[in-house]
Amino acid sequence: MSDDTTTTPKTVTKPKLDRPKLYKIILLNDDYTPRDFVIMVLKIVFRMSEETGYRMMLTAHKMGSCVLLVCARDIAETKAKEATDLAKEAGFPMMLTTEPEN
Ligand code: TYC
Repeated sequence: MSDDTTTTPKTVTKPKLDRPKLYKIILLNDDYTPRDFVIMVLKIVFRMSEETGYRMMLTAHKMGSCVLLVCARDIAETKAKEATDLAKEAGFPMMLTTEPEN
């Protein structure tokens, strides 16, 4: 028996693949925090090598800010706070902020 009818689904459900929003961790320059301290914090909190830490520090120093990492919101906020707290404890004004990536 042949049947030439085709069936089309009445509804097409799109799979919901909402990826969590990503956040940038931004290092801000200031005039007081020693360069070596900035690099040390980047090594400890972000597990950066000396070379990468130096490059990020210098970018912030020259440009005013530097994006260190793009990641999930909770990680971004935790790491930014960890680094800012280390600076505060040492008496330096070094600041890191987070903002959503477009
Ligand atoms: N500008 C600082 C100095 O000249 C060094 C510095 C770099 C501080 C980057 C903060 O995010 C920073 N000592």
